[in-house]
Amino acid sequence: MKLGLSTCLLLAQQLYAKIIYAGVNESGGEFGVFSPGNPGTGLPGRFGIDYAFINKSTIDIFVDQEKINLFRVTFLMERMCPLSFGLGSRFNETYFSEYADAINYITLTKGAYALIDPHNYMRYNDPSQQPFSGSVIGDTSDPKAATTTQFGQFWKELARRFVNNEKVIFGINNEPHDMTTQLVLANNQAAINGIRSAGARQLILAPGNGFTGGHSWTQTTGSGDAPSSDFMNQLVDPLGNTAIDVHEYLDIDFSGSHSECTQPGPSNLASLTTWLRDNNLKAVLSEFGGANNANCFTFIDDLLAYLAANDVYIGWAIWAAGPIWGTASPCCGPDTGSLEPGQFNDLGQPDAFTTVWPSAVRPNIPVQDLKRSGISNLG
Ligand SMILES: *[C@@H]1O[C@H](CO)[C@@H](O)[C@H](O)[C@H]1NC(C)=O
Ligand SMILES: *[C@@H]1O[C@H](CO)[C@@H](O)[C@H](O)[C@H]1NC(C)=O
Ligand SMILES: CC(=O)N[C@H]1CO[C@H](CO)[C@@H](O)[C@@H]1O
Repeated sequence: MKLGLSTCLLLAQQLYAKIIYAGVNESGGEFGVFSPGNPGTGLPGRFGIDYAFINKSTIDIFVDQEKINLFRVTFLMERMCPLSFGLGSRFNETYFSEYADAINYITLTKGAYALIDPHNYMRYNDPSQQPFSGSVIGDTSDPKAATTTQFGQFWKELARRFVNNEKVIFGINNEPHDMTTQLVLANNQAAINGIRSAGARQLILAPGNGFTGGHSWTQTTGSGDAPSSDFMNQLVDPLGNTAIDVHEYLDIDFSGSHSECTQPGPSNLASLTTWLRDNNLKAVLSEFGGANNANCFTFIDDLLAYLAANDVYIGWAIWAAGPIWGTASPCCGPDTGSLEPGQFNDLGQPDAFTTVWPSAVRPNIPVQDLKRSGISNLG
């Protein structure tokens, strides 16, 4: 069979990995507020003490030495939009400038891509018991809830501020859950409309319901909320530059809180993969993780190999690095430690950057394929 050049290129693309973003979560901007029964604790918080975004020296290590090109940087909406302002276009300029400094360092100084992550579970006004506290955005039965319109205004303003930075990616929200899936769709659409009305053309990542779990994408979640797959193919982006944002942990209940990996990524993601393909959509796995043990190394390796082998996936970011994890384990179980270079676990041993990263992550970084320039897009 004789193939035209374009067919050959198409085949070549399909043969090779399509992962163009690979990296790590930078968690810490949302810290310092968890205080059951005490709403308001840690707000606004003290920069560098209660919350912090990145350590520039460890960003250097990840970019220069590990050659990754994606950082997902968390922040808290109650800090960006203080409760006295309400959710919308009025920001705390101090918090914004601290956040923008981190984003600009990653993108403008280091040339990597930054995924902007309002770490709010599609809730606003009480982060004291995340992920469950706070009013669901757009819940018209809750008089304290911010509206879907306000959420759109918030995103329009945030996108406006980064409109000329082609290396940002807009993550609409972290892990919506226990709300109607119709409302997840409506809030996602309001965010997309806000971002595009600001003139921003960068890649947008839209989450689903059920903590945006990949394994449950086609299933009912929460208390009978419709599957994300019933609705998220209805999103409209006039620029066609929106992908699906999924999370997938490998422990028994997909929470990332156990040190045993027992949930295989490939089979658990199979129905999502089919749905993405059927709907001509792409996805980024913006959170996953595993503990410091050989079994988890195998599970992580299998997961990342699966993403590379299925061209509906364009990127991944493991949970988590960040300057103020200290000896705590962001994933999975107590003794693993964070992925922040130079830190230790609770036993005083080197953290996951010295164990999990070289064993299961580094071998899966497609250094040559990663996108290094141009506006964030689907590849
Ligand atoms: C804005 O953020 C800064 C830094 O966290 C804080 O000191 C200040 O009180 C905040 N302002 C409001 C209105 O929350
Ligand atoms: C930042 O990271 C560097 C390199 O690991 C480390 O030496 C330094 O102590 C860190 N700074 C902070 C404030 O954590
Ligand atoms: C393992 C881990 O820490 N997972 C967390 C990842 O972040 C989300 C959002 O903060 C949490 O819900 C998970 O528990």
